[in-house]
Amino acid sequence: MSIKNEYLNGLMDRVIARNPAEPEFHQAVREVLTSLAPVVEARPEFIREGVMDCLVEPERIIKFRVPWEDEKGNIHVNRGFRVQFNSAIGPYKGGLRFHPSVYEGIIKFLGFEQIFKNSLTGLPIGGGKGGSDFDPKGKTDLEVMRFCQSFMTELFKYIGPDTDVPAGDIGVGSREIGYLFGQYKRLRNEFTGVLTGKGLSYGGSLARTEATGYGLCYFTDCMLKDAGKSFEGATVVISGSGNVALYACEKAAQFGAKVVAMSDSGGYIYDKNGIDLPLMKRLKEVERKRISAYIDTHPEAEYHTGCAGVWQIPCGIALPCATQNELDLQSAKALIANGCFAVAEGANMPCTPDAVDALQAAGVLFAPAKAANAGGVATSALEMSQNSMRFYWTFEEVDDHLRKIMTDLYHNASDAAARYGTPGDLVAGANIAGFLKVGESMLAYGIV
Ligand code: NDP
Ligand code: 2IT
Repeated sequence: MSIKNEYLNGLMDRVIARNPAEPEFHQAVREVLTSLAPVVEARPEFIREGVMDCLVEPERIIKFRVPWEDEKGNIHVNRGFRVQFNSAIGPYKGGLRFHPSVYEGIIKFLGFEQIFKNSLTGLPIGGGKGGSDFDPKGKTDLEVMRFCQSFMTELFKYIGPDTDVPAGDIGVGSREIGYLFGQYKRLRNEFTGVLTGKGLSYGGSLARTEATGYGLCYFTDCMLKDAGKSFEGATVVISGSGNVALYACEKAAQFGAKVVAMSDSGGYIYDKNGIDLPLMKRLKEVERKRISAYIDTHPEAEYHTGCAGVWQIPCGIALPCATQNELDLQSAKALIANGCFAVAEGANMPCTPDAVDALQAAGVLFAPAKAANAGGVATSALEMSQNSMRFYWTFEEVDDHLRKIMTDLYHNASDAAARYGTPGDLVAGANIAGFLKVGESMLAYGIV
């Protein structure tokens, strides 16, 4: 589909030519440029002053070797990445992903999305992302520690509390952040808020663990209320069973919904009585088990292999919280046919473009990732504030900030959509509102 602006269309072609074989990056850029067509029509200076060309080119990409030794004495060499995409409105900020599927194109797509997401939070954070093709699954704690130490031994040269502040993402949770922070502290001999998602005993923020999932539900709650609907009494299907999924499940249940399904990369659980969250947390956060183990305790629940089948389960609200492009057109059609009225993205870019089009065309309320999952990074920014102040807020204080940030974010995206001629289209609204603050700042700086 062509972008409704000749210059942006050409720019998209150049992005594809200059970044070959990076389909996820192309997908993320195409969506944003499509939304920005009416903005550059109204404000041609964004093209004239080079803002659009700079926007799609990372300020810096760091790519490095990560050698480490496993417990049997074998040497492994992984690849590490940090894409410092845009620092117009603050230090680079964004997670680290450890997953075998990681390559430069995945980190570029995530870093690009992060620019607009971080801007939408209203807080002063730029966009970045990093990671490695290392797979923490099946590794011992010692092996994960060795990998993290090797990774940070290179990365520490490029980050800092006012330069670039990484955090977690897929495969990077509190264990990994602990090892990474410990190594940074040792190498630099300084104790600063250089990472977020830290443990509570060494500078972490209360409510950061919960923030992405809770924020997703706060955002969805605003979207539902605006349409005269609510979580109360709704059936919810969630994909994934990691950090985002678990706390989305918790908050959705607190809002009166019944979550009947969750998944991992092996398959999904359908529990018509409602997911037993304490059990799911224990299996995933403590024991690091496969989701199939759920039926050992709940034999009345069903386990099915393969993850796409989760979208065949009838539900009112679907929350994809696992990974990119996990919900395709066929899944979207199944959701629509089963009466789903809202889809909110907890993962980054979990719905394929044709799935998004189908959902919106069918009148399903749709909350795009860069708006709906911004609560995690927003709370990371609150962790940075607390670290700078050398002070702590209570859980309630952080959660109150989070709720207000997500409410403001919803209204911002919704207002921008209406202002630029696409009322109700939160994809366009989020892209436009996220861009404007970054774009204005880039204009102010001149050609840099
Ligand atoms: P976790 O590593 O905690 O959990 C990831 C979950 O998704 C696991 O259940 C995992 O299953 C599943 N999953 C991962 N990759 C795949 C795949 N290729 N196919 C099927 N299932 C998969 O990560 P998070 O919960 O932190 O992240 C989930 C999503 O949310 C990601 O898209 C991330 O970028 C996004 N996000 C995370 C934020 C955060 O604060 N953590 C903030 C904003 C967005 P398995 O264990 O079997 O691999
Ligand atoms: O995708 C994301 O926003 C994250 N993984 C969280 C980033 C962060 O810096 O907290």
